This record gives sequence, structure tokens and C-alpha cells, in this order.
Amino acid sequence: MTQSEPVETFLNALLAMDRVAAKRTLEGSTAADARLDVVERLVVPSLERIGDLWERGEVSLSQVYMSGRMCEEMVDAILPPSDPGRVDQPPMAIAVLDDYHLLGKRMVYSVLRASGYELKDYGTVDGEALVSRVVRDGIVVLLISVLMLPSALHIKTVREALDRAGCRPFILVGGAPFRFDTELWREVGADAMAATAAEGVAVVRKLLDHLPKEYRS
Ligand code: B12
Repeated sequence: MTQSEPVETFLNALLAMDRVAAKRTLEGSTAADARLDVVERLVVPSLERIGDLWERGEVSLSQVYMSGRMCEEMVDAILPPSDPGRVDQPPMAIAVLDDYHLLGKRMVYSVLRASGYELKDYGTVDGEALVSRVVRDGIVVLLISVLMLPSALHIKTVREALDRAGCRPFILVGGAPFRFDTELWREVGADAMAATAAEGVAVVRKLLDHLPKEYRS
């Protein structure tokens, strides 16, 4: 079997809105310790291909929508439960800014929790709500997920509002716009970007290893 075959099978199952076949393909190649890896190898490229097909007018919005929903359900079901031995850490939160593309955020959230980190999930928020929650909760590490360019550019306004409020969390961003333009994170005033959920965990781990003691809970 070639590398691309499972992606083709998974992609076709999504486009046919065939939950059973999609689940079978995903679980078929999932050893318990490689769950995130299989999501990165099957779910992410398949949804990216669906995005390209949508741009070329070759699939319907309902196919894009149902593919996203089915992947959300499957990813929720296969990612490991959280680790009970939580890491000693400062307050962290994750949010999707001005956007209803929730799958990337869900993955990053699950993987961080599964790696032993505790973080608040703000869901989808607008800039104003995000700033007030971050200030209220004294967030030290803020993760923001966006999939659309206007939402990515809006992070700059969030950073400026946080600065005005005297709050300077470490902002880690991720999502398609940052993968397309690898310098964009600097332009929007973030401190780092990560291309995948696994990379995000590595960035958080490295950051927390070097964080001064006064930031820890
Ligand atoms: C599925 C999907 C939808 C679904 C979303 C379902 C859901 N609940 O999530 C639905 C149908 C609802 C949808 C709607 C729309 N969509 Co849409 N959608 C997609 C699609 C095909 C896949 C997105 C996805 O879920 N990918 C899989 C996840 C797992 O990948 P990911 O989010 O990139 O996350 C990974 C990494 O980026 C990273 N990551 C993500 N966030 C973070 C955060 C941190 C902190 C870190 C460390 C890492 C990290 O980790 C993840 C795992 O590796 C993309 C195509 C694409 N190329 O991305 C278009 C896409 C994002 N959509 C697009 C558009 C335009 C829309 C609509 C405006 C369409 C419309 N005309 O109505 C609406 C807007 C909705 C809104 N306001 O948010 C455009 C955006 C274009 C742009 N440049 O802004 C895209 C790129 C499609 C395209 N090529 O045109 N969409």
C-alpha cells in the first residue's frame, strides 16, 4: 500500500459522507500510541484537499461542512484522555478568534491536556471578550487558533488591547494562515507559531522550562 492510499480512502469516505468507512480507515491505522500522528497524517491533509476542491468549485459546501463535523467527532473519540498528573504551570488558555473552524483548536487542546497541561478553553470568542477573559484570569500563556486571514490579522488588535491593559501573555498562534505565510506571526504581534498540535506542545514545554518561578502557580 502506498503512503497516499489511506488518505485517498479517508478523503473519499468524507466526501461520500460515509461515517462508518471514514471511522474504519482512521481506526484501522491507529495504534494507541500513534493517535495524534494518524490525525496529522490522515485528517489534516484530507481536509486541506477538501479545502482546495472547494476553492475549485468541485465539492459542495455541505460536503465541506459534513467532512469537518465528522472529523471533529472522530478526533474527539480517538485522542487520548487527559493525564491525571498535571504539570506545575502558570495559567494557560486557548481560543479560536472570530472564527468557527474549531478542529485545530480541539486538537491542540486535547494534545496539551493529554501531555499533562491544564488550560482553559474559551471556545470561539471575539477580540473584546478574549482580552477581558485573559486579563480576568491572569493568563500567562495564550494560544490562539485561526483559519481565516482576517481573523489572523485581528490578533494584532488583541495584542494592542492587552498591552493597554498592562497584560503581556506569551502568545502562541497556529492555523492555516500561519502555515501559508511563515512570517505572519511576527506581524500580528505573537511570540511564536507552531504548524501542528505536536509542535505546539513542544513550544509550550520549552517555554515553561525556561519560565521564571514567579509565573508558576
Ligand atoms: C472544514 C472547513 C470548514 C468547516 C469547519 C467545521 C469546523 N467546525 O471546524 C465549515 C464548513 C463550517 C467551514 C466554514 C467556512 N470556511 Co472553511 N474550511 C474548512 C477546511 C476544509 C478544513 C479546516 C480544518 O478543519 N482543517 C483540519 C484542522 C485539524 O487543521 P488546522 O485547523 O489547520 O489545525 C492544525 C494546525 O493548523 C495547527 N493549529 C491550528 N490552530 C492552532 C493553534 C495553536 C495555538 C497551535 C499551536 C497550532 C494550531 O494544529 C492543527 C493540527 O495539526 C479549510 C481548508 C484548509 N486548507 O484549512 C477551509 C477554509 C479554512 N475555510 C475557508 C472559508 C473561506 C470558510 C467560510 C467563510 C466559507 C463560506 N463561504 O461560508 C466559512 C467561514 C466559517 C467561519 N466564520 O469560521 C477558507 C479560508 C480562506 C482564508 N484565507 O481566509 C479555507 C482555507 C478554504 C479555502 N481554501 O477557501 N469551513
